[in-house]
Amino acid sequence: MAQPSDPETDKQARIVEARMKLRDRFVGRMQATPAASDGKPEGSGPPNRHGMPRVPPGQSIARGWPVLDLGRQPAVPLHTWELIVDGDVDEPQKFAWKDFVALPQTKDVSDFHCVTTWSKLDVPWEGVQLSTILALAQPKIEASHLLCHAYDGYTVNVPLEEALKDDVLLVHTAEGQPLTTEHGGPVRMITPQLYAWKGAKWIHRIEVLSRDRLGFWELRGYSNTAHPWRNDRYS
Ligand SMILES: Nc1nc2c(c(=O)[nH]1)N[C@H]1C(S)=C(S)[C@@H](COP(=O)(O)O)O[C@H]1N2
Ligand SMILES: [Mo]
Repeated sequence: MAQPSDPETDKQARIVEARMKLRDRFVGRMQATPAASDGKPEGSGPPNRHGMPRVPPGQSIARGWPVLDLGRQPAVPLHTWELIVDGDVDEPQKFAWKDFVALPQTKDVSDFHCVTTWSKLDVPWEGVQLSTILALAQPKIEASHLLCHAYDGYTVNVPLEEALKDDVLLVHTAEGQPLTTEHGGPVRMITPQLYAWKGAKWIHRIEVLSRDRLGFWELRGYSNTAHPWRNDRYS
């Protein structure tokens, strides 16, 4: 029997369908990324460790959660926070906080590898899959990269085949607590299969591009590809 259609359910179904379509365009490139395709020992694939070593080459497990940034920690109140998605998209988006928390929410546990050689394992996160946000924005057919802009002026570039992975999240909660300002709250991106600098804290704008444009650290000699299990730190 036909169910009366519920606008919330319809919206979620549309998001799921748009995500699947977008994924289809990138599935080959996603499978060819090192985290998905490398053999052991330096790239055992997501979750990137199925035994030993537990951390990528040259990394050690951190005590606590170190803070790394450019020395500015912008305080962004929830009522002024917004997330913009623009550039080479058919449907530019602007989310206020209430819109963002109304999106389908995800919980995941993943590792966090800073290029300065510390790793934090098994971090419980909550937030929105980046693929959900990109599906709503509908990247144009030629779109290939993102340049993320943060409230502290930081920028970082990520190719779409990495950005669309399931564990790439825009998180507002870590270890069961709202993300603190020092760790990038209200919302930061995480890229568990890449070094942590690829995830912008205090994320404000996601610019979709049809060519690669280097971010803050990529312009200063960090690897553009940033694969921890390949010890791929500097270019
Ligand atoms: N906006 C912004 N995001 C950023 C940075 C930054 O300086 N500004 N530093 C990056 C680096 S080098 C790392 S290792 C992680 C650190 O996150 P944490 O301070 O929560 O450990 O954030 C990344 N994202
Ligand atoms: Mo870092």
